Amino acid sequence: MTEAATTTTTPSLNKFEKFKAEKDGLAVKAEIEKFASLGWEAMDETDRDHRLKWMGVFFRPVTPGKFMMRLRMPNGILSCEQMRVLAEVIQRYGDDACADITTRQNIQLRGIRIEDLPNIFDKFRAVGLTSVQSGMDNVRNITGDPLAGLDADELFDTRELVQQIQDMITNQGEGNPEFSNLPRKFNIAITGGRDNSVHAEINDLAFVPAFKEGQGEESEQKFGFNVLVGGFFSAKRCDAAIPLNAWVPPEDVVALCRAVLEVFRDRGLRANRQKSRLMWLIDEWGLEKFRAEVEKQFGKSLISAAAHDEIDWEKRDHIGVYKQKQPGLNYVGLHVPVGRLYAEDMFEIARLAEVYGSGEIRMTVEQNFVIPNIPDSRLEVFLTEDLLNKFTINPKPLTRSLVSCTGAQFCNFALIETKNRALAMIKALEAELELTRPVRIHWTGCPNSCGQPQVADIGLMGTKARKNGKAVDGVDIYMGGKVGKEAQLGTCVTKGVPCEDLQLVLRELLIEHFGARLPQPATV
Ligand code: SRM
Ligand code: SF4
Repeated sequence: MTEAATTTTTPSLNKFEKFKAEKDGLAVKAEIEKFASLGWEAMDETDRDHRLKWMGVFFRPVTPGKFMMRLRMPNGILSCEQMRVLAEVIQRYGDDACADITTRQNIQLRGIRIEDLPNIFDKFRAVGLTSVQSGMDNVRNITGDPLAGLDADELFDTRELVQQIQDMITNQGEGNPEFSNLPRKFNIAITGGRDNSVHAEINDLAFVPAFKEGQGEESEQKFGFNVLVGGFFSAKRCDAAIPLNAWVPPEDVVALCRAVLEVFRDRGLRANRQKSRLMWLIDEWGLEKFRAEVEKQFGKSLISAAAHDEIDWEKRDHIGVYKQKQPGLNYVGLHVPVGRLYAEDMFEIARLAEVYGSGEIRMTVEQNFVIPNIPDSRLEVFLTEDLLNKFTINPKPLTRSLVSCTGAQFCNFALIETKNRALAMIKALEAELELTRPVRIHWTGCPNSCGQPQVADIGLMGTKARKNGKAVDGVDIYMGGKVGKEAQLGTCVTKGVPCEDLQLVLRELLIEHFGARLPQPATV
C-alpha cells in the first residue's frame, strides 16, 4: 500500500478501520481449523462477527451458530459439479438450511456450522469454487451478461474478462491482501450485451459496450467499453453511476479496474463509514481530479469516452425458451420465486444442466437461472421435467419480475420480513387482478437497498409505520425505476404504508399506472 493508505489508520478512525488496522480480515484464513475446534461461542467476537466475512462466512445474529456463506460466481456462471457441491454442503443441515440466488448473480448458503468450515473449504477448492473476499470492505461478486457467448446480438463475450478481474482481485480465489482493506464495499459490473443486463448504473465501476472511431491511419471502429463510476445505494444516499469520460479496449479493462481500486484503496475516505463509498471521493475531488488520479495510476493516458454507448435495448429477463447463436442450441430461463433454493432443488438443477445442456448454469440479477446449450432434439423432453413445475418458464406477470432481499428471516438489519411476505402479496394481487404485462416489484427489508427498490417499477423498502397509534411493519414506496437503455433510478413516492394496507395500495397503483384491471363481471 502507498503512504497515503497507511496514514489513514489513525486513532480517530471508526471502529471498522480500527479492527482492520489491528488485524487484516484475510488473516482469519489461516485460523479456520482453530475456529472450527473452538466453536462459535468461544471465538473472538471481532473475528466471528466481522473478519470471517473476508472468507465469505457471515455470523447471523438472527440464527446464532448457523452461519451464511456467500460465494463468488464470476459472470453468474457455475458448473453442475459446483452446484452439487453447494447442495451437498447444505444438505447435511436438513430443514435448517437453504440457499438464495442473490441480486448480484451469486449464491449464498445458509445453516453452515463453524466446525464444518475446513471440510467445506476443501470441497470448494476441489471444484474451483471460492467465497473469498465476498463481504465487508471487499469487491463483491463481479457481474456480467448471463447470455455471454450465447446471444447472437451480443457485442462482446465478457466471461473471460470477468474471470480475469476476479483473479486479479482475489489472487485466483486464494485471497489477496492487496485488496483486502478497501475503505468500503465495491461493486464492479461489465456487459457486452445491448440491454444492460447487469444494472451498470448501480455499480461503483461499470463497463458498457461502445465503439470508438479509429484514429490516424486506423480508420476502423474499435470495440471497447465506456466507463461509469460511483453508482451506489446506501441508507443515506443513492446515486446512479456517472461517466468517467473514458473508453478502454477489452485488453485494458483489468488494468483499469486495478487502477481505480488502487486509487479508492489509497485515497478513499475512511473516517465516516456512511461517506466511504467511491462516489464520496469523486464528490470531494471533483470528477476531473479523480480521472487524473486514475490516469496516473493506470500509467497511460485515458482515451476519452465514445460519443454514445451501445445499450439500446430494453432489459430482458431471460425467462422462457430462446434460440442461441449456435445453431440447434437453446437456453432456457427458469423462474425461482424470490431466489430461494433447497438442497433437493440444487441437485435437480445440476442434473438437468448435465443431462440436457452442457453442465453449465447461469444466475441472473433477478435471482433466477438459465440453463444453456440445450439441443433442439432434447428441448421437448426437458420441458416435461418436474422441476419446471416449481421453477416455471411461464410465471404470472407479477411473480415473473418479483425480486426480494433476505429480510428479517436471516438479516439483522431488516425492519420487516420480505421474501415470504412478497410472495404472499403477489399471489393475492394476481388472484384479484388481470395483468397484461410484467411489473417489476422489488422488496428490500431496510434502507440498505440490497433488493434494489430504486431500479423497480414499484420498489418497497421496509420501515416502521404507524397505525392506530402503534408501530407496525410498513414500507416506503418507490416508483419510476427504469432499467435497460437510459436507465434511471426510481424515487420515494409514499412513506410509511403499513404492510397490512399494502395490498390495497398496490392494487390501485397497478390499475392506475400499469394497466391492471379488476375482472369484468360476465354480461348476460
Ligand atoms: Fe447487501 C449489507 C444481503 C446486494 C447494499 N447485504 C448486507 C448484509 C451483508 C448485511 C448483513 O450482514 O446481514 C446482508 C446479508 C443478509 C443475508 O443474510 O443474506 C446483505 N446484499 C444482500 C443480498 C444477499 C440481497 C439478496 O437477497 O440478493 C445481495 C448479495 C449480493 C452478492 O452476491 O454479493 C446484496 N447489497 C446488495 C446490493 C445490490 C447490488 O449490489 O446490486 C446493494 C446496493 C448496491 C450497493 O451496494 O451500492 C447492497 N448491503 C448493502 C448495504 C449498503 C451499502 C452502503 O454503502 O451503505 C449493506 C450495509 C453495509 O454494507 O454496511 C449491505
Ligand atoms: Fe438485510 Fe436490509 Fe440488505 Fe435486506 S436490504 S438484506 S434487510 S441489509
